[in-house]
Amino acid sequence: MTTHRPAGVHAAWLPPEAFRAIGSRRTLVHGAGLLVGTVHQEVEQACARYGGAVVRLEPRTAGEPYDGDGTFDLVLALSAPEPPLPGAAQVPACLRGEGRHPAQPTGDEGYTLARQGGVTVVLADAPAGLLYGLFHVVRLGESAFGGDRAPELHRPAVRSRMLDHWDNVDVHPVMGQVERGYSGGSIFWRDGAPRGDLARVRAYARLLAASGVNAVALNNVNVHATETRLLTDRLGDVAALADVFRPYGIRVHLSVGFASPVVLDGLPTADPLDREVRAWWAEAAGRVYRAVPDFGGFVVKADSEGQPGPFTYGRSHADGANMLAEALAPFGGVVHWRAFVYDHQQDWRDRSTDRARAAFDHFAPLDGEFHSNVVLQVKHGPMDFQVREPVSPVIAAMPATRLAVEFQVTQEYTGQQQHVCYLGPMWSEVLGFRPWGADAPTVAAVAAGGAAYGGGAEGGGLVAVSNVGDDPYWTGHPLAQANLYAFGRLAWEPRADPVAVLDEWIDLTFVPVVSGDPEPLRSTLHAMMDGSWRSYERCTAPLGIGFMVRPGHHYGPDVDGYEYTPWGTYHFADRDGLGVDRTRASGTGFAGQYPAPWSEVYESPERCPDELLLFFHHVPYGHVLRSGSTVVQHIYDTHFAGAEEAAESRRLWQKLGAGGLVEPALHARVAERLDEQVRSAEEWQDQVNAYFFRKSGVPDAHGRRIP
Ligand code: GCV
Repeated sequence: MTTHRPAGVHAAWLPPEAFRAIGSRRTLVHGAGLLVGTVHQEVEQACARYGGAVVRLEPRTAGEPYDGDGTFDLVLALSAPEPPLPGAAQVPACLRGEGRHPAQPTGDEGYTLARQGGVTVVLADAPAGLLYGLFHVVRLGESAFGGDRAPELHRPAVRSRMLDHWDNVDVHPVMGQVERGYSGGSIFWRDGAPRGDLARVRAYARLLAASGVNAVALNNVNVHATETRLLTDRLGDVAALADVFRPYGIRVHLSVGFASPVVLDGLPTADPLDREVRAWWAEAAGRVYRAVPDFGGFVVKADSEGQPGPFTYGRSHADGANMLAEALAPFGGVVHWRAFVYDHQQDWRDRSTDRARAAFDHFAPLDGEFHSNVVLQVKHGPMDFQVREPVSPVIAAMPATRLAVEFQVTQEYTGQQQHVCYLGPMWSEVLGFRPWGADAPTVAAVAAGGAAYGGGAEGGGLVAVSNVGDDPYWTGHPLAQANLYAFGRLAWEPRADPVAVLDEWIDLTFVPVVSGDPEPLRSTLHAMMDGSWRSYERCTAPLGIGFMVRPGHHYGPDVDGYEYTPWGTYHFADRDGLGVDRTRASGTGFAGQYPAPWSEVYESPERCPDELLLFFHHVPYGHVLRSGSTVVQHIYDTHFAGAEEAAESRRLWQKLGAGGLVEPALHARVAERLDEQVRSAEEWQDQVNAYFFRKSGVPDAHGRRIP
């Protein structure tokens, strides 16, 4: 029997106590195969702890009736079992097995949930649906077993819900074991070798499945020499990890270097149109699928930040992606080709080059040229995971291409898991954004594709960079676990209310282990977390301008840190004003990459939403925002407010106290991070306010101290 978690590791959102309601009841698990085995094992473990019972039935053929007539509180069964299950009289009539239950199929991963006559039933067409249905029952707790529940069909909005690990196999001299990782080392690798802690990986797979994630890329998109060998002599490492993810319905993918044929086998070229190169990739794909038959595919960062790519050979990104797609196609694999391509060596003096334009300029002309097993993976904003960016115009520009939208769960620019910053509300806003205006499809619909996208290309799904490491709390800051949970849940149901998702996480993580009334804990966590993304925005770069962080590691304020560098991330502040003119009329023309109505809204400083004003316009400090405040006064007000909100969070957590509601070690970990958050928020406040006071000479209207 597996354990729920390795010793010394926090259970995150599935402590054994979360299964209390199921564990004390009688459950029937019906169905065959690996994932049904996982379902059975989960219930069995809960029953061993809480005294319930579980019966496992393999499907039989019609005419071979089941023995006995069990009485069950919970039935988890593959749809339309024939012959009927024992105790079938308990199964609600609408779901009973004479033929199919209500017309709609559940698909590969969906399930129907109902309760009638004292029995709770989960029916699914396929085993993965049973697993997701089980976790739904876990979320419901005791309420899954009270009253009646009309049949509800639950299916994921997008098929592919993937986490990318930026884990290095070797320790990188600058980036460490995990690039942009804030939770210790990798859970897969240590110092060039597999960690071999497969119990930890299994516990991770279980957490991911319970949130809805079904794919994982194991290594960094910046592929160094050792990671390249994951395709050859290190393939066994990949197969071992795939074996652990598989029972939780999660497929593994690998990031591959475009120059692999050159690096690994000394081919003279990696030209995607070269016959030998194509044969090399076909052979490599075959080898991977022999080791991992359900392998998901390749992730590629090409011609980006120094990674090799097709431009070297005068080929297009469609040529590059399609070559890999052809190698994977015989096995049903997919290429996730990243659209994060821009000039990272631009001249800061050149005001006409605009990094925000780059992905659209490179990729929009290629719409329709990618094979159907290529997914173009687009960062949600045009720059790079800032606390506030407009939605990337690429998302609306490629109706004939499978698009995936990429988020960053790891908090590179949002406090590095030192700060509380619940990102659910940001992702929810992006997913619900309608690039073509009211009544037109949302970003989530583009990621879902097909019918949801008005008959557009099949969707590429949602992807996010993981925030997990070998830290005992998984994510460094224990409250950063909520971001991982929320990504999975919002990928499954993008319309879910992010505050309700946070509540679910609290319910699954803390409430099962609280002795006494959990309400003070719940309300404290909501007060600290619900608005923490906007609070973090107030603390840092104002009105959508972005960056202003310390170059390299990206933590803490440095207003001019990137201003005179080649990275294309400028604010252009001078004595009169700040912001980037991205209009068609007088700027870089980026606003014109959007369809109407946003091309017009963003073009106009009067209509542009305040929070994006400086992303699209260069304005004087005295420019009056839609809120009625001036730009410079807004900068002062938000920075004072952000620092005060950080201090208030700390007060709330201190008031909650250690012991009783949260275990002392966890309380101490959060308290220590809050001290740092308060310090850092004051640093942001003072540096940003001082900078703009000195540039503009405009005093704070309220006479507060600006150093
Ligand atoms: C993995 C940003 C990060 C890099 C990251 C890159 C990417 O530039 O700072 O660490 O590289 O994004 O998304 O490829």
